[in-house]
Amino acid sequence: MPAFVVSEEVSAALERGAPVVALESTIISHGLPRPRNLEAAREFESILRDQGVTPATIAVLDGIARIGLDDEGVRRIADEDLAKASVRDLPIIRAAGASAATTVAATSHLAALAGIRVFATGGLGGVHRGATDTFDESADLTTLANTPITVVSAGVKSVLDIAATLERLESLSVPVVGYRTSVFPSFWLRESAYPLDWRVDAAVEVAAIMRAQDELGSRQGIVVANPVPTDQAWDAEEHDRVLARALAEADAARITGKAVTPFLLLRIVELSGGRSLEVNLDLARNNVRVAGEIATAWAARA
Ligand code: PSU
Ligand code: MN
Repeated sequence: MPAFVVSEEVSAALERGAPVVALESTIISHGLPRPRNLEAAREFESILRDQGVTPATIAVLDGIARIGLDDEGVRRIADEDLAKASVRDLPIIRAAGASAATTVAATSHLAALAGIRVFATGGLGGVHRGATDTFDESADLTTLANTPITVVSAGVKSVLDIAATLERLESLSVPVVGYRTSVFPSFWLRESAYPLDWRVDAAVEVAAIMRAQDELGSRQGIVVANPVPTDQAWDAEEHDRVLARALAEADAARITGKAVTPFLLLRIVELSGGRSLEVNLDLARNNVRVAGEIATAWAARA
């Protein structure tokens, strides 16, 4: 039994140099409530297909890392209570013959293994507030330091310490570019308090940076920060109020480790009466679309 399998559709697309975009499964299993998560998983794939791009949703099913899921696989990541696997968990899940949803870190690792260069998610993991005491920093960051994949995200969730996350990305030598923005977005909101050094305005510019990285022997990923469109962003006041409450609850309930992010995301959906979920879906769709454009530009490079 191989440790990972690239689906026929994905490997055929890679072989002929056609555009492919990786999609993660933790957002489906742990980041979005049922039954919207299954609709979202299917919709993300169909957005890409409509662009002529092959989707590669990634998860571990029965001990095999699957790069490209069939309909049944997509249903399983949405309906089953799967473990949440980051890079360090992959060999353990494999050896146990178990199943798991993959985080941005684990999805990036597996996508790169298959030769996929572009990946769409909702928000990247980062440095948590209070990390000076807890050391809670997502392995998404350290994985991007040594994994050549371009990740399109709406920045990082505002539940995190955004300033510290940007500092860590700098230390880890991971390029960060704003997509049609000069300010780092904060997931449900278009902006954070943090300006960016670099901005791009078209997918071909990202493809050019990817090519330049290859030429220069860089092995890092690239963070493309793509803000949610203005008319789809969350109301800033409601956002701040709900966020403060969710953070306080996580503290009081002493949530730690990999349970922190899913707890906050799902609690914020409840506290906002579902509003944060609509914004989360809109920003993710938007990231998938931009990733499709980047993959298309990458495939068309001369
Ligand atoms: N962004 C979302 N929803 C999510 C996540 C990110 O819109 O569910 C997930 C990603 O899989 C990311 C993970 O890798 O949260 C980060 O978890 P942690 O903070 O435990 O590293
Ligand atoms: Mn963590």
